[in-house]
Amino acid sequence: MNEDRQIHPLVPREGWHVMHLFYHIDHGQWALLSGEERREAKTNLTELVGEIRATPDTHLLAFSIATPKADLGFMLLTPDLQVANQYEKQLSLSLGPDILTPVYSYLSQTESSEYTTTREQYAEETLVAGKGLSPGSHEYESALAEFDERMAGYIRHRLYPVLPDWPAICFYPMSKRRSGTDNWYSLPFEERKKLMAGHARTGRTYSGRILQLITGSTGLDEHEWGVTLLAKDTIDIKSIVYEMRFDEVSARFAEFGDFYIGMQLPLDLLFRRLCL
Ligand code: 76R
Repeated sequence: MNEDRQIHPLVPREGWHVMHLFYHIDHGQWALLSGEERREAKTNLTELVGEIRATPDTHLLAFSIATPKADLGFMLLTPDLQVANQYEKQLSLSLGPDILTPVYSYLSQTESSEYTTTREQYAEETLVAGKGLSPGSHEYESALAEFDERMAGYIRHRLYPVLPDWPAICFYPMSKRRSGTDNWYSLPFEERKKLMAGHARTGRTYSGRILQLITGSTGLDEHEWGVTLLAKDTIDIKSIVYEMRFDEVSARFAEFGDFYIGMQLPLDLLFRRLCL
């Protein structure tokens, strides 16, 4: 028998794996622990979070969930699914058996977009047709260099994001409709691209107020994308989602799963918030 016990890493060719994990706390079980056992449990979770956050290319957001839909949430980003799986199992057990009960979870991957504006497109449509610049001119070249730099940063953010500690986090899964004349997947690429450009225009008006991370989940989970929005004011979450509903991409094609709202907190405050 092959006794090769090496675990084969599952690192995508590009991007990282992403897990959204939501738990209920069983306060009945927690009440059975002694003060010493509770301290140990919290130390255990704190050490695990520290270990995860010290892992290269790995990020862990921890938050308290608003409303009894869930109590505690984590968003884990890491390249290797084997590592994500190991951390996820450890997180579930970190406060001891039967304390954390998973209530919802979502698996996705960071991805670049097929609708991103290409260099050629930007040059032709924006610089030549839009601004009347001639190729080769100083202005044209410097605008193009600026575009290259902005896009490199943008693509890096989509594939290898570092998320800010903004207090409000919103997560929901979504899919594009596939019914009758509203089948996103039977539209030609050019039409989808045009529709997505409208979507992006709306999105960009929230720059600095909403940080959005769209992660792909076709073949990985129930819906097609996970939507993660970070904000400093919940009104920006409410208004971007409302405004997007009027945008054709969402109005005609979007289908949504459950919404979760959380608050990112340092661990000591998180424990206090969760009455642990
Ligand atoms: O400029 C670019 O090239 C990128 C533009 C862009 C893409 C490709 C973009 C911009 N999004 C893209 C893709 Mn988005 N987004 C959502 C939601 O609630 C709803 O109705 C929809 C949920 C929000 C709130 C949002 C916000 N986006 C996608 C995709 C993948 C589509 C596909 O591949 O078919 C989905 C599912 C999706 C959904 N989007 C933006 C935003 C915001 C705020 C922006 C501007 C980001 C910025 O420029 O900083």
